[in-house]
Amino acid sequence: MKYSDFINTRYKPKEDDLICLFRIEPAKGFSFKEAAARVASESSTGTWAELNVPKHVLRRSAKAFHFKPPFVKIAYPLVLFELGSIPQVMSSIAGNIFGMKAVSNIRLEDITWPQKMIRSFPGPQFGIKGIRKIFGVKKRPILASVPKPKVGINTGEFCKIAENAWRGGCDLVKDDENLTDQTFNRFENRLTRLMKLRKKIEKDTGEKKSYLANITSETKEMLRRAKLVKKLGNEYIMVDILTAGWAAVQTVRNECQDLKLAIHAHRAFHAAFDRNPRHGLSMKVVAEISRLQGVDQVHIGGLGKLAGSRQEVYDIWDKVSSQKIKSRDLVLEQDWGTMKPVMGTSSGGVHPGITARLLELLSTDIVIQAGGGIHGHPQGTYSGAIAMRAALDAFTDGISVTEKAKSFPELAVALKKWGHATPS
Ligand code: CAP
Ligand code: MG
Repeated sequence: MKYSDFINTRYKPKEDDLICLFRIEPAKGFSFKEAAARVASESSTGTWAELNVPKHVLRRSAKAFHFKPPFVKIAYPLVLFELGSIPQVMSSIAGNIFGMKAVSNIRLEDITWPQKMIRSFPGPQFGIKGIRKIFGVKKRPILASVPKPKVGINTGEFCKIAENAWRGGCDLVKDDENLTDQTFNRFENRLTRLMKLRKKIEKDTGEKKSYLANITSETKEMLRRAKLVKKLGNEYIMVDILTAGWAAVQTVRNECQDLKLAIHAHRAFHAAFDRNPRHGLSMKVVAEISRLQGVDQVHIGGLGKLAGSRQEVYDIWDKVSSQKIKSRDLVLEQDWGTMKPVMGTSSGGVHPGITARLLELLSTDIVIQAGGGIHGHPQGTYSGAIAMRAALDAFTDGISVTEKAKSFPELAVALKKWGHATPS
């Protein structure tokens, strides 16, 4: 078996093939095709040396079949993969290849997942409809807020901020990605106090409230925390899916099926490998994996303080929330079959002045999550939440935030402080 066995421009992918779109920059001394052949080899059956192999190994090998430099499509026979295991799939198609000397840069841009593989994963338990049912909210976006400062405040201080966010109109209060179980804010203490608090606030406001409890930790501890979340009556858990790891997320998802808990997926760490357009793994692929594994909400970018273009945020949102996606630019086609959609969560520098731009681009079927955009309001968290909720209501009412601000002074103050971008 030699590298040329991994190239076949006449190959027509089978229905069950997994297809990858790679962006490849060949290293000096390699042609594009030579580099692509090495990628197809190393990510399926081959290695650097020529080997004598039985015929069925060649049949089971990947084929680079569509060349449009710097992009190449590689088809992988389904038999190469352990169904139901993200770690094994990623060790194959997103493993050694990133370090190959035959490429100076390589990025896995997108994947078409075959139906048989999709069916080997649970997918979201609740999905967008189920999330909306938790809150009884039919149209408007779900509004979440993460108390700030991120960490460092005591449990009592955290709960006070959470109370003001809930009372001001947030549906969800969220632990920050680095808030789990620290000495100054213990997980169990925070959960217990928030559960008592929200009962009172639900009665006072007449609105359903819930809490994204960050259980991120060693896997067995995550399962223990998930059970506690259920026992104390909450509807969600939150996991930092990338720092926890894909295998751990699969274990937590199985537990959440029994516990009937919704999963909020934070993506901290993604920019370590998805920010460079020439090298790494796209957030589209991470988002697709999170849908397969079965989270109900996943961060998709917010056009605010963190990197992520409009096109990228749209493509990620499309991949997690549509059932059928046609191929375009850097997006491969996908039919998700009956797998439920995930509610995209937009956050990162989000404030009332930019919500319309986000909702225009995506839809109201998203979670808008704000920390500084609520707690940084000149009149404090309660007014900040009122301002954010009014901005979302403005969109569903079909009026501008400036118009809405005439009847919501808190919104006027936020717009004065942070300005606003009309949908471009
Ligand atoms: C937002 C946030 C989120 C990031 C995640 C933060 O706070 O809580 O973790 O938005 O980024 O820690 O920065 P602010 P993404 O609202 O104060 O910016 O949603 O892009 O994954
Ligand atoms: Mg955060």
